[in-house]
Amino acid sequence: MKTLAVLGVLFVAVAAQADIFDDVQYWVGSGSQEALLVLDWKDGKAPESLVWGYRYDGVKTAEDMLRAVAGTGYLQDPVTQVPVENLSGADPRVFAVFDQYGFGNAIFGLGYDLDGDGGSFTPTGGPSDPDDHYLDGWLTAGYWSMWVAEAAPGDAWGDVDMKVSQWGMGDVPLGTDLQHQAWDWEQGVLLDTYTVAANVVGFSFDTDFSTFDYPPQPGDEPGTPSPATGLVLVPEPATAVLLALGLAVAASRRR
Ligand SMILES: [Ca+2]
Repeated sequence: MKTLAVLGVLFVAVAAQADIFDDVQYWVGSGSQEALLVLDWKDGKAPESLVWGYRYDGVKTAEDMLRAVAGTGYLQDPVTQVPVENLSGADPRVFAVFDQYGFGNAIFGLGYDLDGDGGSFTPTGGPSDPDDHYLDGWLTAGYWSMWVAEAAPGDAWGDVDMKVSQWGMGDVPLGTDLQHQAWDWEQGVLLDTYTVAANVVGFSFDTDFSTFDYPPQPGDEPGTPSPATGLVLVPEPATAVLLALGLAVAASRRR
């Protein structure tokens, strides 16, 4: 009987591992704690929503997680747009611009090299490659809304209840109980209060800020994400050969 009981425990443990954390292909950081980052551009370019995994120890915030992922971009002065710090996370395909405010840092723009063939991003200008994701805004023309969820072992994406966060990304410690409130700012009415130990943090682009359509409406939350891969395309073999031949010819002519 003891053997059967042990087998039962093992079976439960194995079954519980099949969840959204198993879907992740690209993990950054190291440590015994795990959290997920979801970015959803909602721009019609598939996949619109992507997920990265983040491993850490100690107390880390949603901003720490996004910084660990964003391979390029910078923190800027929101008035002058002068960069004050470069971002240097793990995924070279992710671009982020944060605005530095007295209350903390906020996302201004997020970009992603969606087809993996490169491309640059210009705040308020868009992506150089029309196949890539890029959206920005704050106060006008939309904004990056922030969402939190507490996923349990075994949860599929359909089980993850994303709630709007009233806090800034630097104020949300991962995996720690924190009370969030959803306000109708226009009416000054508190709509909902919930406590979430966020191990899933999502950012989705909401075009409604200019009309004070807040809190974000159902459907504004990040959608079921595809796993980010971090893979960067290398030039086609034929292109690489031609490039090498060209360099060889150029080198021989110099002699
Ligand atoms: Ca691209």
